[in-house]
Amino acid sequence: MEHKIIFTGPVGAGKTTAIGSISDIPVVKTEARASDEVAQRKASTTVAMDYGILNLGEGAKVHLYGTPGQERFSFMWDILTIGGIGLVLMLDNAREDPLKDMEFYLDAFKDFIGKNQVVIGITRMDMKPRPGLYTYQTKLAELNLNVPVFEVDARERSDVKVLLLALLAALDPGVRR
Ligand SMILES: Nc1nc2c(ncn2[C@@H]2O[C@H](COP(=O)(O)OP(=O)(O)OP(=O)(O)O)[C@@H](O)[C@H]2O)c(=O)[nH]1
Ligand SMILES: [Mg+2]
Repeated sequence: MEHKIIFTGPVGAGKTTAIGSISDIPVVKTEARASDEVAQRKASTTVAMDYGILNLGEGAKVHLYGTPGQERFSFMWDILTIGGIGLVLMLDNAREDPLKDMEFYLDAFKDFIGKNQVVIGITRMDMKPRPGLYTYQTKLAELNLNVPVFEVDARERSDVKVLLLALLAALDPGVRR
């Protein structure tokens, strides 16, 4: 059994880091030196995709794909979702308006989300604890979306695992078929 899951979200949310934390193979990355506004935040950014594999045992595998965060590479977003069964939306709580980021990505991936499962992971809550998870849940309820939201540190394998297991658990009935 092989499945494909996509990690998306804004620049620096921790997509590449999360895939690195959970992958059983060295992650295939397409990092390039960051230019313009991204350079102030970090040295490199994903320009095409990340790729890793999580082995679930008994031959079951999850293929993990990370999108670039930068909007100018958004042509990759649709390409990377093809064949996917679930989406992990990572949001950086320390960005200017993470709730707006959430709405932006939910809209950008709305066709995929309409047919597949989503989970949300909020990073950098250690650096900026507000907004809290409740604020995200309230916004999601307003948007009529039933999406689990977790606090995660993308550097922590156990945190990323919780996120993926929540996604896989939600998918389970479909996955078994
Ligand atoms: N303090 C803190 N740092 C975190 C947390 N999660 C991730 N990071 C750091 O945030 C940075 C995330 O960088 P990337 O993984 O490159 O982010 P990305 O989402 O792949 O970004 P792009 O590819 O540019 O879109 C890394 O330096 C991580 O170590 C967290 O919960 N707390
Ligand atoms: Mg990246």
